[in-house]
Amino acid sequence: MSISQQEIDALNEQHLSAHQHKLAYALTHIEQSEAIIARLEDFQIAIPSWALGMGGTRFGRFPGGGEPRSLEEKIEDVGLLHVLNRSSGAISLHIPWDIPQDAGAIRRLASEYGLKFDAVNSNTFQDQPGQSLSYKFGSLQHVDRAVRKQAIEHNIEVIRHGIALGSDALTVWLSDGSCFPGQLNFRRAFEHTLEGLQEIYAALPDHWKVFVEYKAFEPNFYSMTVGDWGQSYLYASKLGEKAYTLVDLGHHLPNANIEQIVALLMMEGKLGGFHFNDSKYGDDDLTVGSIRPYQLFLIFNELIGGSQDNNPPFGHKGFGWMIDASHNVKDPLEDLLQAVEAIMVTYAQALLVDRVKLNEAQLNNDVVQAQEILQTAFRTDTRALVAEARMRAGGALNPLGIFRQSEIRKKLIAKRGEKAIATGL
Ligand code: LRH
Ligand code: MN
Repeated sequence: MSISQQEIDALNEQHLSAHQHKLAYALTHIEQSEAIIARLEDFQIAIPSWALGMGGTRFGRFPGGGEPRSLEEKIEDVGLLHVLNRSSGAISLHIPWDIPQDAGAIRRLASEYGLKFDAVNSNTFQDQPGQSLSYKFGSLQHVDRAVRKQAIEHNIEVIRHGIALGSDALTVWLSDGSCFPGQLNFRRAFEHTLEGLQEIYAALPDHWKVFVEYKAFEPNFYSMTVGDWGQSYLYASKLGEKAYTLVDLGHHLPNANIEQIVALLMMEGKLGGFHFNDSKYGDDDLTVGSIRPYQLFLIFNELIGGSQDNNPPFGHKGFGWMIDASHNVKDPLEDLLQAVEAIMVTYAQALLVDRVKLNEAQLNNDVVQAQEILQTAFRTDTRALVAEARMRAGGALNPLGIFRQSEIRKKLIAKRGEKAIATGL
């Protein structure tokens, strides 16, 4: 299922005059418009292969029909998103949910859609059919050396798949932890996990990175062995220069100041990437910017503020920019289109922050002025700049509009069926 450039150009025609009107206003009122449009064109976000079908909870899962039934169809769907918004130029695979049977063929198919492979994700939070040892009591932390060895070997196998696909990063999220006081020796769990990560680290090719993703709770509800940014930073620092922390926005305790965490991890040069989503309570995996758009803005404000220091370049070759969401009630592709839009609009707003004036206000303890500077940027409508960047890159002025107007979900259901279920969460 794809959409031709001609179709996009024709449908853009319908929105062109309204767009040009809004753009003219933006160009006159937003000084660095052209520079921002250029940064937006250069910004690519990776789409998770495990979020192309409907998600669910332990209480239920409501399939939406037309879900991708294979890795090939997942690449097709991410390719469709990329044709529409020209900002979804990478896919992040999860192993074993998406094992490429023929990596060469998969790589060629992805490049036909202009897609790269971002970080590959290991999975030692589920027992696979035929797996000899269970991860019920953890993987790298496990008291049994044989279970730890099994988990290490799995991660090394995931690196092998990544190499074959041209990826250059491994994301390790461990569900390891405990549910009750007394269940776990925290120090032993840490030491075992570090040992395991060191064996995995040793298997990384020279130019690769490993992202250590932390999470405050779930599926363990008393302790997590990589439970917060401090623990992830500890592992990443002890592992070496190829190891970084990964910030999943939904993995914090209520009211955590994530923008401060981002600022400090950048200061240490240990911020590797993001799993963008939004949440009101726990790891809700809701659409980016749908619940706390100001927090997302403040995070991007720190990312831009900190990118002057010793950090990777901002654009798509530096950090791991990935979405990690789960769709319980929205169409997965519509949700992902909204998510990419929210990230691009927020990135553009953060680029508008007058950093010289903000620094002055901070040095003068002018708290009111500092807030005015931030909120002036946050209250600026940058959607016309984002749409212009998309159109200049050959994309749609209104991706969601075209997705609906072209009845893509209906066509996917006709091709794949109502009952098609995608692998993933
Ligand atoms: C854990 C997590 C992790 C993935 C999984 C699908 O909550 O965020 O990044 O492996 O979701
Ligand atoms: Mn995640």
